[in-house]
Amino acid sequence: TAEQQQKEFKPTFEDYQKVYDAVAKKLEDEDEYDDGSYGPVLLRLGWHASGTYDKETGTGGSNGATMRFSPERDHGANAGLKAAQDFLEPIHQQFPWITYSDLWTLSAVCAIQEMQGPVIPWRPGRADRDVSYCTPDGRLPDASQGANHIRAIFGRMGFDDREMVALSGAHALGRTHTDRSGYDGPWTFSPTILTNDFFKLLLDEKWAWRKWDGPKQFQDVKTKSLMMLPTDMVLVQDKKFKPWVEKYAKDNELFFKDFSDAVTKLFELGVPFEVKEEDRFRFKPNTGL
Ligand code: CCH
Repeated sequence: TAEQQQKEFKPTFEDYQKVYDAVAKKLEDEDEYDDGSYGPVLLRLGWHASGTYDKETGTGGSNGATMRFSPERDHGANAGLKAAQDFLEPIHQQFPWITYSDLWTLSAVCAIQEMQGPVIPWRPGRADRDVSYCTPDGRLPDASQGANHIRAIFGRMGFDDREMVALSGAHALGRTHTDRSGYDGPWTFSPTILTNDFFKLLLDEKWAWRKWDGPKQFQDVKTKSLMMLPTDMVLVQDKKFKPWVEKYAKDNELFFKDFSDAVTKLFELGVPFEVKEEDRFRFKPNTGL
């Protein structure tokens, strides 16, 4: 059984690279989804699995993959993430020795790297946990809120302002869906390539409230084809967040470095690793496989 294999098989770096390669290949093969890639939704799965962490109680985080179960999979914030879980099911069948918790974060790392983002050092060690470990609803951010909410949510995970802004750069990728969050549209013109465009657009474009009967969101005045969430706009409205937006808009290398560090931290929250920090894996990107 998968459980026996997870206990008995001692995978090496090469085994995990094989899983990475299989995810990369499937990303490349199934390019009809959304803007041409499952990459963004895979990243969102890894983030929502991890972003439930509470540093006070040590509960939540990527260790457990409890989003497989109700009630957590039905939390409003997780709408649409079944697409990512279903995408990964055949990969899990191919490599039954890997835990879902490790697979979800490894796949998010793969998604970032294959979408031309920075290398995200990663280590294995997450164990799947049962339904009793599901986190309560309300631990993930609510896009309609302001700066206090962002600081409360990410502060609970242990992040500072700089890390919060760096992580938000993920919104260069993917889009919002009316049948998931209720919001509509992508943030950038190249939603399957990771760049610092999210920050550049926040600063350079003129944004106005979109006139529609959906949830309150911003629209770029020039093309009316891009969007920002209220929480995205907070990053240029708040005087402590804004300097980081300016730095990342000017310096993609700095953004990549800080993004990589913050994502590594995010995916490791609450995980009791045996592998040491200095022994983290760096997967070889596959782009062009
Ligand atoms: Fe996000 N995000 N996110 N986000 N997110 C949405 C989509 C993506 C917030 C709200 C939303 C992060 C932080 C925040 C991604 C990565 C990250 C959507 C649309 C909402 C709403 C969902 C839909 O309709 O499909 C809020 C609020 C915050 C913080 O305040 C962080 C951190 C990350 C990763 C590091 C990615 C990627 C997507 C695109 C998903 C897709 O399906 O295309």
